[in-house]
Amino acid sequence: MINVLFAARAERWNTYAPELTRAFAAAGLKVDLQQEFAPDVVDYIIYAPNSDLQDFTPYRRCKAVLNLWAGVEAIVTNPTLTQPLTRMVDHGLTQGMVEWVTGHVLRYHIGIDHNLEHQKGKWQRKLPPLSRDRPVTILGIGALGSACATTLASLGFPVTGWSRSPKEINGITCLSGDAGLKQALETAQIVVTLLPLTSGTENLLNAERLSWLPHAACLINPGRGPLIDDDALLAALDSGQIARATLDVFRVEPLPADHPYWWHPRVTVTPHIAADTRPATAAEVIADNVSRSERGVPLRYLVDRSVGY
Ligand code: NDP
Ligand code: OXD
Repeated sequence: MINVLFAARAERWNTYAPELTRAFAAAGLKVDLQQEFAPDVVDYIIYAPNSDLQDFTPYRRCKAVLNLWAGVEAIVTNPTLTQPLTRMVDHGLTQGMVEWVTGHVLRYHIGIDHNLEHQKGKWQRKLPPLSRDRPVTILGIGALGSACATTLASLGFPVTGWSRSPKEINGITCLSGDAGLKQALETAQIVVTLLPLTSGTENLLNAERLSWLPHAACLINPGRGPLIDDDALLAALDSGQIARATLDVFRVEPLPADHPYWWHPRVTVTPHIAADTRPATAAEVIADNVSRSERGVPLRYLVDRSVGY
């Protein structure tokens, strides 16, 4: 019997337990899935960064910690975590992000906000360019960013993607490193940030880098709040350098009620809903990784702690 501790928040248990039970059975695994175990009998921990479990020291037998979230910044630096850590790559989560990003890109591209704001009895026609004349840049072209990039490219947008290591993706201009960032931003009428939060990405979009964008660019951030210097973004919005921003993630969540983002006329705040892990598909990913580990096959989506994601 394999003992699997469900250490995500208790309110997620009823949603996840049936899906995980089904997925473990389908993978041919004999699993005892519980919300509580004596730590020294636990083989795997299913985890979420907002879990109460913060001290991994007593879980000496645990072979892997399987994160239900894509982002691992809240666990990757935990000094008590010595077990292998995996992040979530789930096609339900990816599909949700593709839909959310595509929706907001199209909203800015076809000027929906302009129409909503100018319905004052005046017949004011403002025609958007075709997608082929609207360059979009995606910072971070991993599991989520690359899926968004290829969908946007299939709609005709010239898409540039930026990553840490060089990449090749069919139909996407792929850039990397510091020089690549400048080039990626200089052309971007719409920029989407889908980077993990690490010491290398914090405050990436500061005043200087926001100034590299063409005037009146739009920004969409479903990555993590601290990727952006908030004061620099507010200044860039006020100067018109950034025309509009949609922000899904923040340094403090929930975003405090008095934060200027809530009240800025050209900022849209969404409450960290760009994409969520979907229990049915995520359970299959978890079961597959437990099965791999039991068979001695390398885990999928292993976090590289030296780079923090
Ligand atoms: P991946 O790890 O698959 O991709 C990360 C990408 O960022 C990779 O292309 C990586 O480069 C690049 N990257 C990392 N560090 C740097 C750097 N210093 N410079 C340049 N590029 C860098 O992550 P996912 O696509 O799965 O997820 C991305 C993030 O999206 C998550 O970490 C999370 O913060 C956020 N997220 C938000 C959600 C929401 O609802 N708002 C939901 C889910 C995730 P390389 O390819 O070279 O490794
Ligand atoms: C995630 C998130 O990282 O929901 O999965 O932000």
